[in-house]
Formats: sequence, structure tokens, C-alpha cells
Amino acid sequence: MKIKFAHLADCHLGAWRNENLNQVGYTAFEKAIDIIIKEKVDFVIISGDLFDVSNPRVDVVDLSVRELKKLKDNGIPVYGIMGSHDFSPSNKSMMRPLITAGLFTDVSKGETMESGNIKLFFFQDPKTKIKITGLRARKRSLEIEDYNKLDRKNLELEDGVKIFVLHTLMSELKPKEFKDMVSAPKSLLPQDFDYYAGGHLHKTVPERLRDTEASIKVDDKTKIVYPGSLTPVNFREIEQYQYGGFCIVSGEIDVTSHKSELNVKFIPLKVKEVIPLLVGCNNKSIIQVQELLKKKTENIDFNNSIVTIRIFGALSSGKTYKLQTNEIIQTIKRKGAYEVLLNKSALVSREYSPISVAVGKTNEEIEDTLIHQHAQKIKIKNVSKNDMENKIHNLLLVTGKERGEGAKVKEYNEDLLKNFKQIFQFEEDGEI
Ligand SMILES: [Mn+2]
Repeated sequence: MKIKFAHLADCHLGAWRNENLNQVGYTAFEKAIDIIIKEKVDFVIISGDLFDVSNPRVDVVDLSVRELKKLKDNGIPVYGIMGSHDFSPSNKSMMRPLITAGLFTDVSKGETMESGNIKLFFFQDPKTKIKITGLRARKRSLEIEDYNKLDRKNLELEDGVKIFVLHTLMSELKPKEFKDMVSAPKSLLPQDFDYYAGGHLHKTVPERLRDTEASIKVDDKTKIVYPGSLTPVNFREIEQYQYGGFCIVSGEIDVTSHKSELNVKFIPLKVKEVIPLLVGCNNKSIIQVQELLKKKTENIDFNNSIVTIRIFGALSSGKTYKLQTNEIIQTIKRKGAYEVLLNKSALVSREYSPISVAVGKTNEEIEDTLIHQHAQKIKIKNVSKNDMENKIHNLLLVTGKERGEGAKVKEYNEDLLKNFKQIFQFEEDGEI
């Protein structure tokens, strides 16, 4: 029989602090749903990170309910897993009401066996009879521990045409620029599935999917697919990719003989034109940089585009924070730009000794890297380095919690202490 499904990942709805840019993401999501309905797909797979956080704002939840309901009204089921961003270990993710309302089927259900192994269940799509399962993510790729406990045999022995949904980067497919990203070897995946619907990597892989409007044949080398983020979710992604998209997979399957011939196609979602500008400032003074910025942006037709400006280099004099950029941003907006993003994280001053700047990383990524590096250096008896890394993350989480409205200072302090003790597993008498 002929089948067709859509594969989306990493929508990160509401990821921006800037509402104009969130709107671009919402529009991309709406466009995707429109195309999916027009294409009359049999079902949709979302490979995690529909939301940017597990508790998104009400307008984000509202938008996703509205759009997913359109799919439901058109008889198109949505299968998927939670990602590193929208998963909540305490089951408090806003994905839950979507699941309860039947707008999203979480296919990463399973049970822990007595041996400690994880046995995943299959969900069978009623129309195509395709069997779908997957493993949801946890924060900081901790799900890789779960992969190590995965009962792969049982998944491999299951007959029929099968899809595995993942939100984990596979080491063999890791692009160079993501070399610091945690990944797992392909050998941890159950083998012989017909398609692996990947999420987590915010880059389209196989990369050539983005270079062609044609379909690519799904074979052993190309059956793990990452559509990349549905829409750019940070400065670097807008600057580098300009737009995101999703995949449509179609072809012929025979469930009884367990055969599939599939093709995958990338559907770009271009909402706004992007004008990326690079401004090198080596050996320039603040005033010279300001003049350069003016000159570089003078004759551009901004025409409702998103403009990214990356300022980099070492100033000849003056401190980097003295470079005022509000005026130039306002000027560009007045000339018709939809939004202007300016990044000077790679600008350094000669008046300070240079520090190492991780260019193009999000604050969260920089924080993760620093914590990882420090955790590697700490030596405490009976605490592994990985353990320490998690403890530091948990500590930051606890200390970052504000006192709730109406909560007494004393209660707040006691709570803090209790949390600290839990993290370090202190007994009351102070022993570890
Ligand atoms: Mn993501």
C-alpha cells in the first residue's frame, strides 16, 4: 500500500524572548500544519521539543492545541516523544494535556523489567498498520543511560513495518560544528527499523536534503533522519540556516512481507527573508565601528526582513560595552526591517586580556560546557564526574528558585537546606 507521513522535530514554540521572532515560529508551525493537511498524510511524527520548556506560556499551549486539533479534525493522528526541552521528570510537562486530549500520542511508553532493562511498547497506526515506538529524551542527554538498558532484541523481533522515534544525536551522524554535543553510537539503537525519526540535532541530516527539492531514497545509510529545527531558535540558527522545515516521507509498504520502499523530502518553511551581516572590527575604535555599521546598512532594502548583525574582532581602543547599538537598530527598523538581531559576543577589547568566547552558542550551551569542564576537575570520594555534573546542575536549579508568594523566609531556608541534603545525600548526622 502507498503511505505518506510527516516528520517534524524541534519546533521550540515560544523559544525567543522577542515576541516578533516567536511569531515567526508560530507562523512556521501553522504553515507546516497547512501543508500536512493539503498533502493528506496518513500520520505525523514529532520527534521531541515541540515546546521550548516543559511549562510554556498559555498562548503557546493555545496555539499548539488549535493547530493539532486541525490535524485531529482531518483524521491525521500525531505520534511522538518528548524532547530534552519539554520533558518533565515529574510528569508536569504541558505535553500532558495534549496527550490527554488525544491530540498527541506519546509512543515512548514502556516498562522497567525486574532486571532493570527497559521494554518499550509499540503503537500501531490503525490505517497503515505501521508500528511506532521510541525513547523520549531527558535533560543533558541522560536518556543515553536508558539506551544502555534498552531491550533491543524484543524490538528487533517484532514483525511488520516499524519506525523508531528518537531525540538523541547519533555519533556517526554528528556534524563537525556540533563536536561538543553529547551523542550516542548507532549501535545503541534497535536495528532493522524502516525509518528512524530523529530530533535534537538542530541541523538537517542528511544534509543534502536541504539542497534539493527532490526526494532522497531511504536506505541503510539514510534512514536516520533529522529534519533540524522547524524554525530557527537562536541567533546562530537564523544567521546560518535562515529558515527551518520538516520532512515528508512517502512510498510503498507491505506489512505482511515486512518490506518498505520509502523516499524522504525536505519541506522548507520560509516565513521571512533573512539578511545576515558580518562586521569585522579589528583595530577599529568605537567611533569607527559605528561609522562602519552605518555605511554597511545604508543602501540595503530591508523590506520586512530579519536582519542579523554579527560584530567581531578586537577593538583598537575602548571597551566593548561602550559600543552603543540601539540607534543603528532603530534606524534599520525604521527603514522597514521586521526585526534586527545584533550579536557582539565575539567582539573583544584590547584594554582587557582576551577571554575565550564561545561564538554562536546559547547561554545554556555555554553554561553546560563550563559546568562540564569544572566537574571534570573536581575530585570527591564516591562521586563520579558525571554524578558531580548532575549535582552542580541540581544545585543551580535549587539556588535559582525564588521564594514563592506567601512563603515564609524560614520555610524557604529549610526547603533549601533539605534540597541541598538531598542532592549530596547527606544523612542527618552529616555523613555521606
Ligand atoms: Mn531541540
